[in-house]
Amino acid sequence: MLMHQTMRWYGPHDIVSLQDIRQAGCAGVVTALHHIPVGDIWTTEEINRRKKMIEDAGMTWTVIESLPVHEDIKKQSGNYRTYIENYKQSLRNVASCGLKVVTYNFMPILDWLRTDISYSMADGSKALYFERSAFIAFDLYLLKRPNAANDYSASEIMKAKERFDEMTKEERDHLFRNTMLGLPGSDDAFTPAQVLSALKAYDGIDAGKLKEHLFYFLKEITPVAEEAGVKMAIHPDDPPYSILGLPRIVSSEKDAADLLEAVPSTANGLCFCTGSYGARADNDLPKMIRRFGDRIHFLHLRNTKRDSEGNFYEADHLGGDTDMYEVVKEIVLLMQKRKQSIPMRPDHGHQMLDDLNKKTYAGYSAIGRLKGLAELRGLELGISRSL
Ligand code: CS2
Ligand code: MN
Repeated sequence: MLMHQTMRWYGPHDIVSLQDIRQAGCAGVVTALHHIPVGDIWTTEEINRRKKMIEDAGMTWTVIESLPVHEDIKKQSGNYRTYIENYKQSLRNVASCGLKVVTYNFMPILDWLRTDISYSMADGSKALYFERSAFIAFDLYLLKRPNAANDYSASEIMKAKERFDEMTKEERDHLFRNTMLGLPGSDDAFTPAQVLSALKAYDGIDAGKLKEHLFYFLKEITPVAEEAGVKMAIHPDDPPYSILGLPRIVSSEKDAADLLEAVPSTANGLCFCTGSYGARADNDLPKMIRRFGDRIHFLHLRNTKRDSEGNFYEADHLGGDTDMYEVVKEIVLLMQKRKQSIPMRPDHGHQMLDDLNKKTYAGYSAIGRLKGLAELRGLELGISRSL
């Protein structure tokens, strides 16, 4: 039994086509209705329209990524009760259209964040990069977040200042644009004013409080997911720690254990993203797969290379600090135990070859993901045949 191989598709506007995804060897597609505003109900018409496009291309719509959670739910402010009811209705609707796994995250305001989305690798391909000093420089000198200096040590600030002083105007613009990228699948960047006012709305919400809000949300939606036969898969924070003074609560093994225990139903599960969890040295990924196995409903396979300063770049799928052999071996054993194939996708890939001249969603060019997927597929086949 092998993993169910998929790729993310951003929808009809994605320059990576369904045919490209099929030729990469995928049986499934992961997508979302990005045009529906966050918080609105996904109607069965809209879901079925997208589903048909994918089926007409010879694949299935396997997993939703993401059904986004409205900011009011994370803050328990404004119309959060209505948004939770809407979320439940969307879950019923996706289930009635035959979809089975729903990915989401609970990161305040931002999704993943990098300081450079075109970081040059030695071979000329481009990767996503998080550079801590550049990020601190962004926070202090470009975003100018009030009291940001309190979050960093004196030596970190000195380093960030030096880093910033030596940047050209162009490099500063590049850092600014890359860090302010909007949410995955969106073409709009954030503005500093938007980010600062959104940050202000999180005053008084610390990690403990945000966890309470997540658990409340889970208690509300899990019975609906259970009844509809949908598995929820929460995506971890990326990077997996607090940034811009915001709490981040899905970063570590303990965080995952807490949220799974808060609502002990298999419908309440994880999207196991090895790229996000793996950016932290204290997350032991094979161990986490053994521990949370029954609750893992979706896999993002990706690798990062960290250094002692807190910088990391997205490495080749089989390179980097995560031992992908050990990870895939645990997954193969898990699927054998569960007698069930688990959907996976190569999460991000390097921009390379012909794609260097194309404008794709950051991390989601076709060829780099195809390379990652092909390597992972071979690794898995080798492991499963030899076990
Ligand atoms: C994705 C996440 O591009 C990515 O790194 O893994 O953005 C993911 O789609 C969301 O966090 C899930 O809600
Ligand atoms: Mn991921």
